[in-house]
Amino acid sequence: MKLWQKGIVYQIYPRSFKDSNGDGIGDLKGIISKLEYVKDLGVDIIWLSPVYLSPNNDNGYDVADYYKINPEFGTMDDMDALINKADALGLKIIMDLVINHTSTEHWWFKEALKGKDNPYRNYYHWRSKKNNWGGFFGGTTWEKVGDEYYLHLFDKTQADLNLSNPKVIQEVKDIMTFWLNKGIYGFRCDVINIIYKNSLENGKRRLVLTGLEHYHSTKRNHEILQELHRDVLDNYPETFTVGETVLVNTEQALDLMSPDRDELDLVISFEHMEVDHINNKWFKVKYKPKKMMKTLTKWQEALPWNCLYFENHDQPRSVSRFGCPEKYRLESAKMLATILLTLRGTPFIYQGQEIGMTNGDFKSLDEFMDTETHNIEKLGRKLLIPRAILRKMLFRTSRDNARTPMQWNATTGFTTGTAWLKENQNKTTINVERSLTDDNSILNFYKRLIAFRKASPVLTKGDFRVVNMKKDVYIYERSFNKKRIRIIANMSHKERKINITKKPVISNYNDFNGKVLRPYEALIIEV
Ligand code: TEU
Ligand code: CA
Repeated sequence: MKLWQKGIVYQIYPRSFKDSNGDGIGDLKGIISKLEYVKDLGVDIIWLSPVYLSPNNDNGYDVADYYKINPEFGTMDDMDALINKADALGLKIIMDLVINHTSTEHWWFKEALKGKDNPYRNYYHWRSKKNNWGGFFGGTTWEKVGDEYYLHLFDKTQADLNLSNPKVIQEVKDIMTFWLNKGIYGFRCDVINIIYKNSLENGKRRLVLTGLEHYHSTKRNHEILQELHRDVLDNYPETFTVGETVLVNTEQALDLMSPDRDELDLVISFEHMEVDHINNKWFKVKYKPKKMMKTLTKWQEALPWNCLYFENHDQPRSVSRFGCPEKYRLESAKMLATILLTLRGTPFIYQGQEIGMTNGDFKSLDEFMDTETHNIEKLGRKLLIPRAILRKMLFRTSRDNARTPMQWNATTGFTTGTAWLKENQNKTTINVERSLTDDNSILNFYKRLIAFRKASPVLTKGDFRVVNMKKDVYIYERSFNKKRIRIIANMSHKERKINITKKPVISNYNDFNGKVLRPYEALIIEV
């Protein structure tokens, strides 16, 4: 087994993790000061969201220089110190590799603006007319400068790179080499299955993302990944690449991670994050655990190895989404943790998830900082969606729900100044300091689960088999060398009858009741 298969990944969103100098923005020194905490969780790999120079229109996913550190976060010396300390603690770091686009503040783009003959012009996609493509953040994908438009699948300050230009590929190789030589373990590759555009022709009209067929999972996209592997990654004894692959289905995922193709080690799929998406009833969304179970099972059965996650910096908090933060926060967060850490694959934990952080308590749309949220707001107004409905939808879905500062203690744990994004008021009760001393906390439950998983060949290596998915109760088994572990998770607040005689090795209730599964009860049983 590879390290990235045995290990647990912890995602740090630097802006919101820990501020060391009181300016309200998380930074590298802050991360360094909390590395022992991360290590103590039982984590092996840290995924660091972008720390590169950036104007922060998309919090670092708009890179202005791949070789420089965002001064708000610190210096290259701080970055070296972080890598060294992580290494000393036995933690690996993977960095975000954002190569679909750069910030329009990147000097390549500034050069490109100088004229059509400039050698950097062809680093981006230019056209004299717009096409009909729709962007990931809503609206058009073309912005005019002079008499030409450039392509941007995301915000207009994120210009898409032209990966049919071999010079751009060479730049990517140089960037990867630079960071691997600094001692990082690999990359989380941003939107990596849409980087190559076959053509810039009009697309078939779709509700969202018109044009997708021209750039999603193109053949050349696969070849580029193989080339990066052959020319860069293969020069290092052990690396780990996990691709964020939007709108990926199981066949495409299998292609991307097939060992004989050497493209990516692991893919981040989205289907289970869409189970509570908008359906035919306008903005009325009901989460149905059944859909979640079915989707998780489908991916468990289809892929040899999954990227297991319920949260990241783009998704609202899982306990608010799939649990019950008001009445059963502890139980439901622990139930989700149980599933996360017992399925087959590599578990990814997003900062704050381990203490059961909830969605932000935003009161007004002005409190949002996220560019996607604001773009959707504008679009919603254009479509004349009633304001109350739009507000409700954005409060529930905004990416800022996951980006509120990490709740280290009841007061100034994240910053001594004013945080860049509104801190959640429930930090007075939901915080690391309190969780550490409370044996019954979500945090201590995560630690127990992680330790248990790591010591268990059945959970790390074993096969997956679904047993039952009736009435919001997910029952599955993992097995290895004739040993079996059964997981029983009640994914709803309703009590369910059951008949179990064997006591669980881990459970989220302190007493054992073999007759009823209580709200969100989860059991791990060695059978
Ligand atoms: O996300 C890509 C992506 O698919 C998101 O736009 C997603 O659709 C949306 O956030 C769901 O609400 C990656 C990064 O994770 C994200 O933070 C960046 O904004 C985006 O790429 C552009 O780099
Ligand atoms: Ca700071």
